Amino acid sequence: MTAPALTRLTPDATPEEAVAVIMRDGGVIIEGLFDDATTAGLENDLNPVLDGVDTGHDEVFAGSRTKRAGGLFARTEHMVTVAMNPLYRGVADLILNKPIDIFVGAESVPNPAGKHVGGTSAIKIGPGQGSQPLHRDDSVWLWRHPGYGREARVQIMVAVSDFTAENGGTLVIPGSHLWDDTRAPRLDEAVPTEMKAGSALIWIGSTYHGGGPNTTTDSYRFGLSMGYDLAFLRPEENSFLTYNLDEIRRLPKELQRELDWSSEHYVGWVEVGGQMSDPMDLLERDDYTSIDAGLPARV
Ligand SMILES: O=C(O)CCC(=O)C(=O)O
Ligand SMILES: [Fe+2]
Repeated sequence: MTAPALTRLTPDATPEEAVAVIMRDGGVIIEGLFDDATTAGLENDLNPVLDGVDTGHDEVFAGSRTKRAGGLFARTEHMVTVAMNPLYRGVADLILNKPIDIFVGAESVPNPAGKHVGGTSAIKIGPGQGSQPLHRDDSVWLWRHPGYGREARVQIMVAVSDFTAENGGTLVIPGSHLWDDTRAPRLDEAVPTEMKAGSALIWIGSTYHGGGPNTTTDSYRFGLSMGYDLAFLRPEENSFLTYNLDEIRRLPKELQRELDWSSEHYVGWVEVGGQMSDPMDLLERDDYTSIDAGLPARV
């Protein structure tokens, strides 16, 4: 059986157009979403980081010929360019940020589901690496399918190098987001993501995918990935242990909130002076200089 290829759109597509393709196929390739300065910047900033880390210690999932690094908002300014990309954010908002009506007393109140950053990864797949097992990223929350009427994650994979079938271009099973939880994914149902550097794959948490095998002898597949997730789910990457206050304060306000310095409908509050306060209030205070020092107002 030949699996259908992923649809390709250009960066002038609207978020609505991209969402229509994603909800039909499970993912979409946006060609030329980022310019050369961004991919060159990502390469220059992240190659030295990846040079300094070990390959994965786990043969099966992390890959013993694959290198990964997280904490990317502190490691390259171009991470902000990716996270703030209007098409990616627009798609994530349309898919994730659907309000949920909740009774508070007699009144049903719409609660915005909100989105936050689930994690950041630079991933270099080296020669000889076999394919990663096909998986759904929403399995980290033991998500069920059909998925509670909503998706948990909208993920992006930016091609920092070209992605090919030979160098480990991400394998995707188109349509697999519609499968229930009894059907196993098979490699012969997956298609490799082939795209030029600067292009990006956007897919959802319920779509089966995995890093592809790198059958070359000398070329690396370099991808940069991040997820926007439903704001009330625990993020994969722990931002409080990853970024210090200076690093967080340098980011746009939206990203500060989306790295969990925020409280939406009571998730994430911090007690200050007897009030369930928004962490953003602390971030904006000059006298709040260190997480280690605790709250200035603590009594
Ligand atoms: O490297 C890739 O292409 C995909 C990686 C992935 O899906 C993961 O680590 O969850
Ligand atoms: Fe994955």
